[in-house]
Amino acid sequence: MSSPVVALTVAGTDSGGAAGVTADMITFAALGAHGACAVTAVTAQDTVGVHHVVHLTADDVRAQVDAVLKDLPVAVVKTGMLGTEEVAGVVTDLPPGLPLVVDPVLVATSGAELGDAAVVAAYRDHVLARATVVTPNLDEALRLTGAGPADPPEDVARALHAFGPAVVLTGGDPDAPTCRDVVVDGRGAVRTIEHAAVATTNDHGTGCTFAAALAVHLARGADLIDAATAAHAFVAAALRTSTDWRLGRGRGPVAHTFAQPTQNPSTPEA
Ligand code: PXL
Repeated sequence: MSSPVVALTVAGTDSGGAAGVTADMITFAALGAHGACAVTAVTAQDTVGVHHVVHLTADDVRAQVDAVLKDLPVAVVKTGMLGTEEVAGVVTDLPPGLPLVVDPVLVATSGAELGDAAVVAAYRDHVLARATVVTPNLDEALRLTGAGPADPPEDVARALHAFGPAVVLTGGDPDAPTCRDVVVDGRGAVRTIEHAAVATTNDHGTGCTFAAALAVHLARGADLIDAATAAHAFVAAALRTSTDWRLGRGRGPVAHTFAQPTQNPSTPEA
């Protein structure tokens, strides 16, 4: 059997097992990729909230990243919670040419802040320029661009593209039957993707899962629209699986348990 594609996540942990490094590693595995991880922060977290955060230093994170990159054939890096401007600098310093999917995590599903104004400034000043693709939700996109909720999402996505990367601006209105993403490719062409919404409160970890799945599909050579469409199919299947779960007192985890290799929508390695 040929070796799997290798994906590295640079992200925070979630002790409740829903988001962050857990979501990324499970998603990588479910899609047949080998996952490596560099932990940026440890969060004491459950389905209700974030109770405590320990930030690792830039040296701690760089040591993990260097160890992985020196030994494993990493095909794509995906970032989640960076937590501090110093750790954001480690991401910007990744070797040029290595594909980089940046999920600009600023707020947890529970509403807790995971990135302050200094982290927002670091994304704007240098991380976005290094990114291949950025995958914000609307709240994150508004904070990164300074746009307002009345601005058309296409304009907000274009404003993010002006920082350098391709963009998948994910749109999820819990009351609407469909979600609409705005995709700006590397050349600035704007497209939209519509997909059915899954009505559930068990959605903790969906943003991480989407970006991790996108990273694997891009690493396998899919173009941005195909990769985003496949990543949405993966997240939607997970959300449908966990719709009736009763895990925890708050926003429960998206189902990381559902995926079987046969459900992998991407082409297996030759
Ligand atoms: O979904 C964003 C996210 C990323 N990383 C960590 C998180 C969360 C959301 O809760 O806890 C560690």
